[in-house]
Amino acid sequence: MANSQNSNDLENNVNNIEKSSLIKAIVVSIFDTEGPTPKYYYPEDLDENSRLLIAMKTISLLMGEATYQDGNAIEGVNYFGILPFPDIKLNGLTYFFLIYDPEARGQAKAATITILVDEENISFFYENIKYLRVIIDKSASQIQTAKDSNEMKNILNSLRMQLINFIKDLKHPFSQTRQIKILFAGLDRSGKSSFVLGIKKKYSEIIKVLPTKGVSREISELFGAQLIRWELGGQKSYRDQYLKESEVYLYNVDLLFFLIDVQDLKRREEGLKYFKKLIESLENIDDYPPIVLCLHKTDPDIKNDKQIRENIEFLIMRIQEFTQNYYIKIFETSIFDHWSLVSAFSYGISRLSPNREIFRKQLEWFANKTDSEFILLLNEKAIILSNFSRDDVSGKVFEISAPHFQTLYKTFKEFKILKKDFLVSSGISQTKKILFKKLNVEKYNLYLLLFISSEDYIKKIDENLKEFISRIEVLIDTYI
Ligand SMILES: Nc1nc2c(ncn2[C@@H]2O[C@H](COP(=O)(O)OP(=O)(O)OP(=O)(O)O)[C@@H](O)[C@H]2O)c(=O)[nH]1
Ligand SMILES: [Mg+2]
Repeated sequence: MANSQNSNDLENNVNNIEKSSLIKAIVVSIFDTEGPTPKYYYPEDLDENSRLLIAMKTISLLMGEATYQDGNAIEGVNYFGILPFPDIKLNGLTYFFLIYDPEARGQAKAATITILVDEENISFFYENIKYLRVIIDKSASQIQTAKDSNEMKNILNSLRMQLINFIKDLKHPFSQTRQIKILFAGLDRSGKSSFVLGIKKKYSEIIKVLPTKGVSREISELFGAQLIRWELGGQKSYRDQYLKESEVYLYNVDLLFFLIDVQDLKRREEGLKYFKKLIESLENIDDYPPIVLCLHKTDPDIKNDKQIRENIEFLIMRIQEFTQNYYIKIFETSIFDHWSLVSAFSYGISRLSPNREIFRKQLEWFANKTDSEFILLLNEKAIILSNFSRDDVSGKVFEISAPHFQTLYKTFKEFKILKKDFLVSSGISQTKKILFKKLNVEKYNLYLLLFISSEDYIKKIDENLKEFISRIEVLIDTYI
């Protein structure tokens, strides 16, 4: 007995030591007259090269163009990102913000706080980002008003203590691989299984699909993360079970897709009721995942029928009543419109990327360099990883059409009609062109869609592409 007690203690001790040494370094960097400078850091003997590397990379990646530095608009400028530092075998969670300074250009100085852990511990960031954000955000506000370097040092110290305490309270700080739990829910026959098969283009199976018995689980991979898809069979007895044992089924959900059949007026109250109960169960366990609501079976041929439009309007109105606490986005989807499925799905996935803001920053950087109004980045499966747009309308149009360009591109390539690795369309207007281009970024094939207005666009792209790719390269492995 005494023996096992001892070995337990030992285990706990080891565990505690591991936990407290999880944070390898913290660096506060500021863009001052000497450029990106690591101003305050822990540990004090952190070597100079590492410090500098961290300051340079975090500030330059997150800052993009210096033009938006503006002391009057400090509030809105803040981004999180998970960045790899392979040279020093560490990974960082970086928060970018501005510090008001009447002397500085634009009356503000760019700054970052970076928390570093060993490379293999990166899931710690992904799994705890919700909480880490709050802790770091608070320290950043303190830094914004700090008066002298003593105060800065205190802030840094207190940040470190808060992180250590946070880690100590965690039962399991993180798992080895990043796992993402995605739920598909909705009434029976709402089309969940068909939706999932449609994304995978398994059309021959859609026509044979049978009601799902209980939960069907499947694992796939995206940029090194495991996507675990839970399809919750929608028959009444199963639904009752999910709601009764919501801690089990809804535990740790990262993303929820809910489907409602817009053609089935008879069951819409039943569908809404189920949705509401699921939301309440999530609230009960304090879980607030992003939600993608699919108004499904909005088939292309009946999309504009009066009855369908009225039903959609009604559903949207009703849903607002009980989803205020959630980040919810609504899509009209149909298995007869493949891209409607893909855009709903990729939107959900992009919500999971802790790097979505800095991805967008890189697209904005490239857009500025190339006079583009709109840029969108796709992966091989036409999932939209990120986009940047100067106006909402064209943004929407390109989002819808991007996957079609990819099909065109691949078709031309397949028949060897395309000699270069891009497609250009003219005739949009005198000067504006649409350009679709393949990129090789690390081991991935990615695709760029640009709405570009420059005369010498080829030159502009050539001049900046290399740097753009190198910016994306460091981010892609930590996309999700
Ligand atoms: N018209 C139309 N029919 C669809 C669409 N999606 C699915 N269906 C049909 O709806 C029926 C039910 O589809 P499923 O995918 O089995 O529905 P489910 O939500 O998985 O049902 P359970 O597994 O019982 O929960 C099938 O006959 C599908 O062919 C769609 O977009 N439009
Ligand atoms: Mg099913």
